[in-house]
Amino acid sequence: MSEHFDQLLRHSPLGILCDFDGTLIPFAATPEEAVPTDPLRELVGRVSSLPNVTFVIVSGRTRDFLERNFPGISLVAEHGAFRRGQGAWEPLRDELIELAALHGRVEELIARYPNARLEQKSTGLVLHYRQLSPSEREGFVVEASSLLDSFAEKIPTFQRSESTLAFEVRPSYIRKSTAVPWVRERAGHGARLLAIGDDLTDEHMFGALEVGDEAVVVRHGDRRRTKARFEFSSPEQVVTFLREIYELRIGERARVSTLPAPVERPRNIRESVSQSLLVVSNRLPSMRSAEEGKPARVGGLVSALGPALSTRDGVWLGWNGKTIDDTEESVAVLENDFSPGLLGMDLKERWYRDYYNGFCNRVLWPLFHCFPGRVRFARKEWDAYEEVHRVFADVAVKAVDGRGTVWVHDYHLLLLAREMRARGHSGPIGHFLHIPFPPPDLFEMLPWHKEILDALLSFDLLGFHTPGFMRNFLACVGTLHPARVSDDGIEYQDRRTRTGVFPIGIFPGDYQKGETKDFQEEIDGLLRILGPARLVLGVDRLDYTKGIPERLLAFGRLLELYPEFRTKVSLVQISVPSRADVPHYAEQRQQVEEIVGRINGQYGEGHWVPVQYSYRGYQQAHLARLYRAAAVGYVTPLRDGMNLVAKEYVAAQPAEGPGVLLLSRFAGAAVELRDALLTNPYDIDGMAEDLRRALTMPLDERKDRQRKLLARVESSTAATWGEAFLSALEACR
Ligand code: ADQ
Repeated sequence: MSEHFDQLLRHSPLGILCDFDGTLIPFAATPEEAVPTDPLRELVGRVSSLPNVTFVIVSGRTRDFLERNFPGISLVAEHGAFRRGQGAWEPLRDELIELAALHGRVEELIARYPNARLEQKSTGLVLHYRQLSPSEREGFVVEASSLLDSFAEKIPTFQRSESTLAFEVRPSYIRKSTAVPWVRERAGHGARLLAIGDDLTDEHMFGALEVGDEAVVVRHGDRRRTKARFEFSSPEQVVTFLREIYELRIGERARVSTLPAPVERPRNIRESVSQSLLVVSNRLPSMRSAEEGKPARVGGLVSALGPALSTRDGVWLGWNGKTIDDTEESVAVLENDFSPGLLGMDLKERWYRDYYNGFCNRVLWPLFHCFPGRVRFARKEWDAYEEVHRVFADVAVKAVDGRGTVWVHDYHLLLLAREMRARGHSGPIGHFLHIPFPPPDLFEMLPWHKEILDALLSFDLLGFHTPGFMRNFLACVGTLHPARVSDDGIEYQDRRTRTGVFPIGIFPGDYQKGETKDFQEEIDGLLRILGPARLVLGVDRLDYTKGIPERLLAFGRLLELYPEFRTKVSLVQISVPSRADVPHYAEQRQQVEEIVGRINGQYGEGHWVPVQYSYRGYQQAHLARLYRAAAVGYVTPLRDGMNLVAKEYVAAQPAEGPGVLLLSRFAGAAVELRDALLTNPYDIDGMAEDLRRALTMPLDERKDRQRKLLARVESSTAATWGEAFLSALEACR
């Protein structure tokens, strides 16, 4: 454990998010009495000034209070509603919040409990009842809860929360979790974060952390569930810890000695959970944007499956993104605060290494995408793959009724039906593969191909994005397995497995909304840099299957062969970081950056930069704005299961002046989006020609293609996909 913390605390860049009340100082009778001492202010100042450390106080307190007590420190006030780096405060949302009606009624309540206190914040109200006697407290809690709940029911963007001996109402999209991506971005590329807090509002912050980050809870005698893995028992320990971090980072200390003790993980998979629908994916969907108040549109999968899960009181099982020591036991924890119910599992470090980074991402991912040269086999990784399936299956059979429906996702969980059948599950189990299925000559390279085919035939339904991937699968069974393939499915050992094509879609409306001011500024800045140059846009996870180097090279070739395009077009390539700890991905990043540098060095002129490259994620609304602004959606994977960016680009185009989708023939999306301009990303010269054709396509042709493409994107959506698969699966019953 000390090794673990030592590495984290020495990591650069390091981001530290620290709550104030109850974490940096003990609770006082009233908030006014709880002020930082001079030595604490001084320590915070010193930690904040450390190089490569971004220290941020993330508090429920008002801007005014924090600014007065911590001048010059990065701050997040009112649970995330306002944040301030070095400059002025920025609001999370640019809107005025009307609380007047509630305020009047709360004042009436407080008048009857003179020792209770009302704190008015710019985005909400806090009712403190710390100073009430125990008998008064009871009455107050009942009255205040019912008043606040009825208000929150009427105005759903508001919600009630409880911190220590206080109630609070504020808009539900304001949560401390919103501070986490903000701090990560401020801390800089590759940052790891440490979050320290003590109350329920801090749990949102903990829940938004990622692999490699860490959370520490300060316990005040309570034993409630927490997402933190480590704990302190008092604010004094936090202060000593900060002092030691400071000394460690300036080299005055070799180790920190106040290491927090690990919290015992809650074990609350309800033995009685017996939902009728279980969704299993390797990774649980991130609920971050749901916390920010948007409906749960957090990735197509949640939106597509959300309605089915809610109506059936279903549950979603997956990895929660955290890793634990190999010596600890992985338990499933039901995250009750969310709908659908999320059952989160930790991965042991060893599983993360051998199962996730190993067998999944260094064997199945490259092999299924037809990159055999990048595949590396190791028996212990296959063993870990099987072991994780056993652990998931143990939890899965408890989470769903024995005859309930189970929908399993993707290449991480190919063996799950086999394991669930072995544990007695008799209901329908379906699998949807989000990536391509390879042809037999590639699949056969897998030393465990027979075991995987066997296990796949324990599913009732296998879904693919395209007819080609399904044909590959059937050809593998036909050539490598004794099962009988017929028109009606595959028969093997008294079981029948059906196969089907279910092309995934998006929610087109999400990319067609009017623009809100919040989202414009950042993108406007980017577009301003481009000046009058037309925009060619690439958006992907940074992955070698996406063909980013080839795309850049073809753009360079265009500038070389057709100098008339110089200063007239710019390529914006946005790559969201992905699997950075797998070596091929780190290499890919370097290669991309080198090519960008070369093209810019060779062709750039005074005010024109040929390629703008950004290595980060953007919000959906930002992407939509960029898609709309782009003359060419440059979507050229070397191979892809579907590729949703292609569909998002189409959905966002303005009807009157649409851009052109230049799409790789090797994306699953090319099967449906035949009216895109199709290109071969392996042929750099050819792709440069296709790019020229896209940039010079007459308006009539663009409109004609766009009309047909949009009709397709709007008729085959995320919702139709989810419904089609589930009804086919339930028909297998
Ligand atoms: P992915 O390989 O992740 O998915 P894709 O379908 O393109 O690929 O989805 C990427 C999603 O991430 C899109 O919704 C896109 O908007 C978003 N995204 C990409 N770059 C981003 C950035 N810089 N900032 C923010 N968001 C970004 C796998 C398969 C695909 C298959 C999907 C769904 O590999 O082939 O289409 O699953 O089945």
